[in-house]
Amino acid sequence: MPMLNTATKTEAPGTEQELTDGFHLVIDALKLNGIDTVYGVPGIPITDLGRMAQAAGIRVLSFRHEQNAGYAAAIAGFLTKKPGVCLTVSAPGFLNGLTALAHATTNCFPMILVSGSSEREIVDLQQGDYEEMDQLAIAKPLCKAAFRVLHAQDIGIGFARAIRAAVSGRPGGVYLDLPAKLFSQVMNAEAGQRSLVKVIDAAPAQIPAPSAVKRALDVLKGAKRPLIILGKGAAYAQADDAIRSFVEKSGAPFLQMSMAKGLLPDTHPQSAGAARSTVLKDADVVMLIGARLNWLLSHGKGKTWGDAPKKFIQVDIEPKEMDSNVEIAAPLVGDIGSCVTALLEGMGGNWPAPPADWTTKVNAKRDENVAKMAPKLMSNASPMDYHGALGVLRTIIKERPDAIFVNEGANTLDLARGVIDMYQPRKRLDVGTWGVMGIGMGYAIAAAVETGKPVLAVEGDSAFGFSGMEIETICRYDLPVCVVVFNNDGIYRGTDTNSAGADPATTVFVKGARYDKMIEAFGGVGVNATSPDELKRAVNAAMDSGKPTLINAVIDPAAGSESGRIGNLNPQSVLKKK
Ligand code: OXT
Ligand code: ADP
Ligand code: MG
Repeated sequence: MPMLNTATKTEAPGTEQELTDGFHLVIDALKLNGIDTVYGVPGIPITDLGRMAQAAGIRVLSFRHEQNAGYAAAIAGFLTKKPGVCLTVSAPGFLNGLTALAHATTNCFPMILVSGSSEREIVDLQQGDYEEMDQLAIAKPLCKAAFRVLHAQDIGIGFARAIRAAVSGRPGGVYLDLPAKLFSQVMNAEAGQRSLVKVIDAAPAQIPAPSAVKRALDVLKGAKRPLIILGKGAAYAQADDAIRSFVEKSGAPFLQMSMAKGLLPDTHPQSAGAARSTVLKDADVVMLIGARLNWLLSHGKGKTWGDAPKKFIQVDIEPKEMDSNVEIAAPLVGDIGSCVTALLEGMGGNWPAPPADWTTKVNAKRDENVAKMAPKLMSNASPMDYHGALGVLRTIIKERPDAIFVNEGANTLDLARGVIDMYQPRKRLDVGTWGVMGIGMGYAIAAAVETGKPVLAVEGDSAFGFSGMEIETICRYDLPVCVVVFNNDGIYRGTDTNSAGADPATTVFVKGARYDKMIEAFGGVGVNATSPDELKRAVNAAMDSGKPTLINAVIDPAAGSESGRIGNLNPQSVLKKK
């Protein structure tokens, strides 16, 4: 048991006893469970909690907006398999953090949003307390579990429940409500220490049934055109070696979903990343490992998947995921590490390679697409087009494969996903299941803090705007983050005009804006890059120095397309414009 963080208080003469309080118990509960980093924004009633946590050796990262602190906590959970903790004040701070909590839940990242709240007695009678809000009720539908602690002696249990709920089974977001009064409640220190809970085996292995393993292997063995799809659940599982061995032993082409890229190098001979349409359409057996058949996979049906009948094998920890969109012929429920290990064992020493006509066809399509893209990446145009700018960043990531690549935007996201090969697991962090803008700076900060690795964040100019103020946070903590803003003067493009008046069109920003100037205000390095050569030099300098840097990469305002690669989801009016 670690040394407790107690406060001594003298009572009546002769009855002196060691006391603790809610503040200390919260800090002790976090430390006892190995949570050594907290992301948040201070204020009533948690200002002292932040100070005291910092004094007690917890790293407390103070942000400029709770949403960004929340995204940082969410991605910290993804990177570490421990719940990322975000600490906010009541009502408005809580609400600012809530988007990130919902995002963590949607993306299956373990996170705990801890918010101070107002007095229950006043909130429940709606008597207008300071920042009054029934936070627990509001959080409930947006997270995996929500708890409130009213008594200091329950803080240990409250945190234990929150930690276990966040990481066990399908990971997700948990809300923990701590009313202001709780923090100053006092209790005997020894009793307080006894009330704390160290969570044992927070995410127990979930071993798949042998019959389900056999069924999955039987279906895979019967495939003439197998495909393995790895999703971010597979990256989260940290079963990297087993996954790689399994994929290699199967000999099947594989596709990696965006945040799974790098689980196996994108340059791996079995990679079908550059033959996506072909493999989805033509495969006869598709094995999903930690990936859902949601919109990102066109729900497993329709044009993308072609007419050929398919059988699906799905490996997932969440039984309810099975048959969510199409029939799953071989559901394999369990944690990915255990499932893939069992599959490997079941395959034995002699697993047949998939038919050569299939792998040859996939490889030919892949090589054709790669060759088609190659000349575009050499473009030296100024202002830059996306491919010219991404071409140099692709080389930089190849040379620095352990750097973390954060990415958001529309064209900036979709083109970077295709162009920039990843070589190691959990190095590509992006908008995830919701395609949400605003994750950029929170993710970059947490990635640097949690891994100690350099971070390259490539951001559309719109995307960057959602969390841009956190460049002050990056400078304040002197983090090795290089932000590249792909500045095309707007959302998708900078060329729209408003035919009806003097206001600018809804999708455009100030023309020729200089985002690099923003970071200079906080002592960071700002660079304006107008050509791929300038961009390359500036990014390499930033990655070498580790100094907070923001590069304004000037992109041709006409180069992007509406909604990037998902324009098909954008409804269009059938009525003629007046
Ligand atoms: O096989 P085919 O022939 O099909 O080819 C595929 C691959 O095989 C091939 N490929 C390759 N070829 C050669 N070499 C290599 N290495 C290679 N790799 C692949 O390339 C093609 C394409 O491959 P891909 O990408 O794998 O396949 P595809 O078909 O695109 O995959 C489908 C999807 C759905 C899986 C994929 O497209 C995907 O993951 N998409 C995610 C899209 C997404 O999430 N977008 C973000 C949301 S867009 C919109 O909502 C925006 N908003 C609104 C908004 C949001 N989002 N959030 C909030 C809080 N508020 C508002 C806003 C405001 S975007 C946005 C800002 C945009 O402006 P910015 O300034 O930020 O950005 P710019 O656009 O740059 O201006
Ligand atoms: P992607 O967007 O990359 O396709 P999704 O977020 O849709 O990935 O899917 C991730 C899936 O991984 C979820 O269904 C989740 O239940 C599952 N998952 C997460 N962690 C594990 C794990 N450790 N073991 C098994 N499945 C997991
Ligand atoms: Mg843009």
